[in-house]
Amino acid sequence: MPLPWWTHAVIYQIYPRSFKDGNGDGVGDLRGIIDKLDYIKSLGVDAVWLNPIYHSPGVDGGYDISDYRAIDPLFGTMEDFDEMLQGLHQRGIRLIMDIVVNHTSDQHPWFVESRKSKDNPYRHYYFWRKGRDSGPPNNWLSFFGGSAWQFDPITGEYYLHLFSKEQPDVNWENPAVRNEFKELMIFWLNKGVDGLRLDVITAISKRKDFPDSDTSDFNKTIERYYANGPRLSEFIAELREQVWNKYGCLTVGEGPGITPDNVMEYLQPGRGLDMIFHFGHMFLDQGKAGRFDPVPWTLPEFKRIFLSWDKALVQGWGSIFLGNHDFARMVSRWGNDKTYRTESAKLLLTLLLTLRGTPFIYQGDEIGMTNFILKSINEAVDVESRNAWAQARIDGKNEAVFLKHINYSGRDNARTPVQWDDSDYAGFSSAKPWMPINPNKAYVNIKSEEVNADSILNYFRSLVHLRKTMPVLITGNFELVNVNDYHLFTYYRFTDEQRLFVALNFSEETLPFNLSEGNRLIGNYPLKSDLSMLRPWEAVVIQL
Ligand code: ISL
Repeated sequence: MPLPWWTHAVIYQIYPRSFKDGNGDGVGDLRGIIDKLDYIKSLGVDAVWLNPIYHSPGVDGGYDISDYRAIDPLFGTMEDFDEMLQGLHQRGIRLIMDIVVNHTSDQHPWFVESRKSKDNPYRHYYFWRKGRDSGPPNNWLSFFGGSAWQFDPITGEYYLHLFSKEQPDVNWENPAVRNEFKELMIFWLNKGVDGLRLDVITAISKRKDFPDSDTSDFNKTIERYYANGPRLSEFIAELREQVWNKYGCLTVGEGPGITPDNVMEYLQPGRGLDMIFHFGHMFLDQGKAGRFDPVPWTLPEFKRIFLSWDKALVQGWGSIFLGNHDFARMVSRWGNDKTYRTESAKLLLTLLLTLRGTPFIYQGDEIGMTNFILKSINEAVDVESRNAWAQARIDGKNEAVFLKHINYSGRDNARTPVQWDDSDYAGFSSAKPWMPINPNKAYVNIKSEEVNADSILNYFRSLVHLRKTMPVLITGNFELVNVNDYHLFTYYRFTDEQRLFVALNFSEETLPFNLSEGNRLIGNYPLKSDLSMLRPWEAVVIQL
């Protein structure tokens, strides 16, 4: 049986607010994407994952949806959407829509009704509970800081919101809610979209009695209390049987809280999702208090995460990503965004494109865009950073330290506009953009990358081509070597017919290394005669 299309696909993630502004209002939009369809095609990617573009008050960058069937005017019209979809399809590129299934906006008509009275027909679309001891119903904390419960004076009860208070969690126990989501998925699938990325799907089944959580480690709390609820596999199977199977669409679930031990429960063939995004490496440098509690990470731990997920997914299919709109820029987090920006960006792309699983690349990573550095916490745009700082102030945290943490792991880091050229607004817009442009646009931009044969961009294109022409990169087994080495990430990809070796030097050191065997397929340094070492951040792929 031929492998499904997504197993040999490379997927490009577009955060539309920051991709390209087509109408000159300083915010990226669908016309901007339409303008850049040929660029997307030129990358060699097979599909686009588009972050939410639906009607939304925009409290959480569009992840607070007030109408799932309408395009937010900020992004354009339904005609623009249809034109974009057609333009992608004409170029042989598929489209994956982002569906927020765990919560809606508090402005969504369901919630507007729900909060009106205890006997409103929409009351049980959400989770309403009485308070406990003159406080919230339990001790759950929101991802975005503070209690996960909000008191609503209209009926004197609290509602659950795992994210901001403007994002009430919907109640999947209610069959009417499940039907609403099935219908809205069908609406988009009937329009011809090819896949769905399901936002925080791991949290849609709640524990009935809402037990207090152990709050000592936030990422464990996600795993044990918010995600992996008792009916999660059942809800997924229902969607699979009643909707997804009929369309043959790709489904990729966002999976905070999923572990290598339980992942296959949610990826059962015919009953589950096709893929999930796991957060193993994404939580690696987070301490017990989560995102704004950074801790050092080491390469052996990083490698072990990829190893354990590869093993866990041998019977399923994985996805690989090194950054997205929720995390720091790949090269700033895992590479060296100063002296070795070009080398380390290329090395990370080599990793992304040569592991087993479908690679997802976030816009701007193909040119090595780096974290945007805020000079003051007041410049933070993202609700997560702003709320976290409000809480940190109450807790008496130091401003300079918090700013450092935000600049390391805040979500604003990776949300600045794509740098198309070195002009004032980086070719992103003709007006002042909604977020500042990274000053390094002067030398980090697509225009200059296009004309440089050795650029990160052209290296990325070569890697995509390599992946397309080497089946071993799709189906081959993964075997890690030197697991405990602190500088080297080295592995084989192999089938019965083919064997590749990938060597990645995750350090600023020159390391002795024998590269004399085999045929070098690609590398991020010019070919050299001395095959006895790996230079700083050097990456090579060798056919044995
Ligand atoms: O970043 C995380 C933890 O600090 C992740 O757990 C992330 O918040 C989580 O994966 C959910 O992300 C998704 O849903 C959010 C939205 O803000 C993110 O942009 C989205 O990717 C709520 O809809």
